[in-house]
Amino acid sequence: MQAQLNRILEEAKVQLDKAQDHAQLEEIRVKLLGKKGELTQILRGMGQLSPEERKETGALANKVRGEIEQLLGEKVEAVKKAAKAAQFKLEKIDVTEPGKPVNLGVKHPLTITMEEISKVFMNMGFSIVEGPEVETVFNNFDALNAGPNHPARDMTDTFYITDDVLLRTQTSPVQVRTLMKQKPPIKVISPGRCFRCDTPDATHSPMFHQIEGLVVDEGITMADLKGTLDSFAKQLFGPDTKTKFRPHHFPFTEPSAEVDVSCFKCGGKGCRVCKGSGWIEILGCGMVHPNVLKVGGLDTEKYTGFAFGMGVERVAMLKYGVDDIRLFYENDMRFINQFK
Ligand code: 2NM
Repeated sequence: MQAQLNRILEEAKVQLDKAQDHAQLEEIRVKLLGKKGELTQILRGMGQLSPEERKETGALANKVRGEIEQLLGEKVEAVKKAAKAAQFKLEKIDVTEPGKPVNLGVKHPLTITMEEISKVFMNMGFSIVEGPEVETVFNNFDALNAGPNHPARDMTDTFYITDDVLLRTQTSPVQVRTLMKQKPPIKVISPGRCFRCDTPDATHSPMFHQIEGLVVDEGITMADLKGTLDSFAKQLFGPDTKTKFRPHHFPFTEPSAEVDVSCFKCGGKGCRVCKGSGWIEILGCGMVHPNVLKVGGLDTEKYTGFAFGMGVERVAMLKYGVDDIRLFYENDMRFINQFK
């Protein structure tokens, strides 16, 4: 029996030495030390031995069991360590490897243009105001001195939602809101989306962007209007830019004018961009009509103001040489990515 025990120990050593993983080790453990294991079988058979032999064999059996348990434990640790090392090798990270480039988005050319225009006015002390794109007919037309039969009110030009509610056709209703809640001095610009029932073509879109401005205080004159807009043109198109104010008509301003800037491409000699004239129309403006100031409850003997408006798409098309307004809304990345 003792020889059998020694043989079990020797065999255990050989088997443990060969074992490669947890499954094999567990198999060995069950076979040797388990309830039906070889060692257990031997211990069960000890009842037939004499007390003397039993003592000796028992001691040996315990020694063998202890030794196998110890060897098994060591081997389990070794297998664990080897598995961990293999995993580390697999997960090794080369920290010196250069990073993958991240594709950053770009600003839309209209956003770039809108921010550039806004920045020029902010540097001249203007604040930015915003308002809803869904407006009242009052704020969009009545308050802006557009008579009840003004052509701009036409169903075919304006997206009406109800008889009294529409999609704003310009951002001036934002200036109206400002006049109604803010006392002069007022010095604001309102960038934003506008909507008109236009069939899309190279220069028209039913949705477009405007930036309008409003300045109201005591003693504001046409000289302030001209000085401000001339300075704006020089900052946006370059210091050599000249401006020309041509008489025009708007319901909300009197007098009104359209402003041309000398062509930034040819300097005024005449080219494709300015269609040979040397001048490019860039915005509309005028002295705020007293009827509009009255909407804000202002004393029109004391307060005067000027206002202006321009199309962001038009400025962006001129600046970047874009010949079709629809390119701004298609979001073809080959177009958008050119404005980084
Ligand atoms: C333009 C041209 C001229 C304008 C007028 C106003 C308001 F609300 F103060 F009356 N806001 N914007 C204005 C004046 C807009 O766009 C071509």
